Amino acid sequence: MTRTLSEKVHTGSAAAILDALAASPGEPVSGGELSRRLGLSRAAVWKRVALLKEAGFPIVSMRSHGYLLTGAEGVIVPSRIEALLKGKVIGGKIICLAETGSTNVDAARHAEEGAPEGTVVIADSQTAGKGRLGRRWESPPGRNLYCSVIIRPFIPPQKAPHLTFLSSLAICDAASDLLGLDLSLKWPNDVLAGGKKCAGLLNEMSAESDRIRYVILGIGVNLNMSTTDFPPDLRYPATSLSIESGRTIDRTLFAARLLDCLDRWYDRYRAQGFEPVRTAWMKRSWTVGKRVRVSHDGERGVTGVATGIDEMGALLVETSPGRIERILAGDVTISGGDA
Ligand code: BT5
Repeated sequence: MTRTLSEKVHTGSAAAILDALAASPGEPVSGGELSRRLGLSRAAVWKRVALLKEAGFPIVSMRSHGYLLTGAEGVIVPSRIEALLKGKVIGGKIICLAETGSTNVDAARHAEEGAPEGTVVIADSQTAGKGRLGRRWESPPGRNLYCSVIIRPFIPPQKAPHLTFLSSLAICDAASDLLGLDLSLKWPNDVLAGGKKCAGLLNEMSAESDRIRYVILGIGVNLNMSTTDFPPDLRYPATSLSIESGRTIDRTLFAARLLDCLDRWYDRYRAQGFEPVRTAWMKRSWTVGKRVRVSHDGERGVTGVATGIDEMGALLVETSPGRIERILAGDVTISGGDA
């Protein structure tokens, strides 16, 4: 089997070199030290550093000092994620790629090939990051988190919409734990900070009529994007957790915490069903109580006051006094502007 550049740099001694450099922020590590620690020749170390650089890792070779990983918080180090994880299922296997088309597509391929539940694909950048309905997800390198998680839940396919809420609650918990940020949720798949979109979710499912084969939970979180990184033509106002918190976010740490929080929500969902998820989502909801317009695939859709979500995860909209419509899919706009 031929391995891609991404696979080469994320396995074996190249990954060990990346680890050693990430563990020494701001301080170069000499070639001699690396070759001693890893039992490699100096030439072998040099070759692997060259591979890492080719894969886009910001490593500087400093004459007579060694190698320095610049901006270590900007680099996702899979072995560090694995070391930080406490969860039981999510993150059992982590595949980290420097650049890919879409992590959802990669994860679906791995799922088809039999990858176990909990396998996660993470990429530094995506060239064809997917939003819903063929939209594009901006996925520049060195900034954010793009990941896709394979799960194989024992639920009927009609209940699959529940699963989006697990990812969105996990993002809220991670942002609250690590940054003290209080995020809110916009039905069905947006996570907002200060009313602006900071994360989006795209679930894709493979199912038979009564059984889910697998679901890919696609999660994109804007971590270190700055205001000038966003293209001007986004559907909704956008932001990143670093803009909102005023801090540079360690992507590895965030990824690990997010996967742990997702593990907890998935565990709770399997044990107790949707009700605790629904209750937690309602508490964080940006949508409930507001006057909304819900459109679907460009159609005009319905207008009314959002009153909540039901046991299937459908949005409930009171279109006239006492008349509630259930919306299964669509885009919500809050009447009166903003997100
Ligand atoms: C989403 O779609 O919000 C789902 C985004 C899912 C992305 C993840 S990244 C990992 C995994 N692999 C993938 O290929 N995808 C998933 P939607 O609700 O349709 O929103 C898409 C719209 O949001 C776009 O049309 C833009 O207007 C806007 N947008 C694009 N990139 C953005 C970004 N980085 N931040 C905020 N808004 C963005």
